[in-house]
Amino acid sequence: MVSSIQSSLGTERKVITELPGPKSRALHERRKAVVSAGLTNGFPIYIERAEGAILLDVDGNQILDLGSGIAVTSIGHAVPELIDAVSTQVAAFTHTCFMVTPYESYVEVCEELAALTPGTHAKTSALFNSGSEAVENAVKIARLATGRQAIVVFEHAYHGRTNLTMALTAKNMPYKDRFGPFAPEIYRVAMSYPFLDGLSGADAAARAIQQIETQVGAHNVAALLIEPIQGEGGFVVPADGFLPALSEWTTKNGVVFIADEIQSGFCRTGDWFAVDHEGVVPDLVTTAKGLAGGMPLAAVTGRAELMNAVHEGGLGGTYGGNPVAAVAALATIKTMRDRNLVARARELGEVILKALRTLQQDVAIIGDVRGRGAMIAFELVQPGTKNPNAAAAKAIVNYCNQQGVIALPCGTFGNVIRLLPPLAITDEQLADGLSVVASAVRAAG
Ligand code: PLZ
Repeated sequence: MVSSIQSSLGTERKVITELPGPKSRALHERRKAVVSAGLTNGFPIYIERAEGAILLDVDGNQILDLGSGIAVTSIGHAVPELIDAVSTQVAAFTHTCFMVTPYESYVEVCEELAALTPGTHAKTSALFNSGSEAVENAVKIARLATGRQAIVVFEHAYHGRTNLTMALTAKNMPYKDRFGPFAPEIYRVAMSYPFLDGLSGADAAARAIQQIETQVGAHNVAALLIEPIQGEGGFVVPADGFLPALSEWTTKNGVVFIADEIQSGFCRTGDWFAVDHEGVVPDLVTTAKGLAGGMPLAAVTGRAELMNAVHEGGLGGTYGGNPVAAVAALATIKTMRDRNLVARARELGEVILKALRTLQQDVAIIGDVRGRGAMIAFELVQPGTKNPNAAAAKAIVNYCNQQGVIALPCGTFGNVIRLLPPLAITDEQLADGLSVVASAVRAAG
């Protein structure tokens, strides 16, 4: 198998050229001629191979990955179980279209999703290719099942880039600007953002519920869609009690509670799902990213009576639940269980929070440190205020990149740095990465 014929990269970060190196720079010139300029250009080092938490670029640099390709490669790169499952499946068959002739792995993924998502009620799933597609389908299902149209979303939310999910997403630049017109019947209410609003979960929920009831009317609302910990919007962790209060309100009002766990799900926060932390049981859950270790797969999972309200043929797509992606998900879930990555995410969270909180005491530009498990961020402010400091965030990301560490920015104001290491990262690699982050923050402060 591929995993055994290549020599191991080892676990060390190693920068041997300037970054990006000459071969990456040459590739980047080629890219400019043929790849749309509309794609985000993060850190243009071109990757040749990866293992664990290390990316090997075309110039021979070994980069420490604290981003996991935006929370995707949670089990780490080049996990032998995943390589074997995918290779075997590619040789067996790569596609039939589940809607034409089905196969077992699709059913097995849905069995796993029914078992892992919160709640013991009967659940069914439908599989898709991307997170955006899963969110769109969750909205379709909720509208059909309730016969209502309004969808409630939150400030700072991110749900995707397709037409409907752009409308669900809060931030204009770069996601929505001049891409309208947007889908109708989307209503945005206030999020619980403890660092900025200082409200308890109960008070923040009361504020949001009042907005819904006065501006939309509960009986018009098909679904309330929320990221239990916001991702792109800045790793906003709502105050305790916010999610349970909203969940209770949806149940009382016949509104479908959709948890978008695309970024926060699958072990990332030290539970299988971020809602597990407060025992919230959503009606529908969207998953993607960490679910399949890098193969494109997404899902909507939820109450059988909602999911099965849809007429035959109402859900689908050519590639959704592709067999290669499906076996990748099964290998990913097995790896998460075998290696107890839920517990590992908690451990990583403790180490990261401690390091960042210590650093926060020394510098004036870290306003807040927050997150759960291996989904931790710090918010950069102008010293002595809560005003965003996007320039510092940019400088920190650049500094980390120059040292061969990937750290990703986020936040409505571009002033949050998020750490999303593969859960396979070693203690030594994490310590190394955190020391680079600390130097970057000190240099920026
Ligand atoms: N819902 C909560 O985090 C994807 C987007 C990166 P897709 N987040 C990364 C970018 O700039 O495009 C995301 C998410 C949440 C939905 C999505 C959408 O998932 O697989 O990117 O479509």
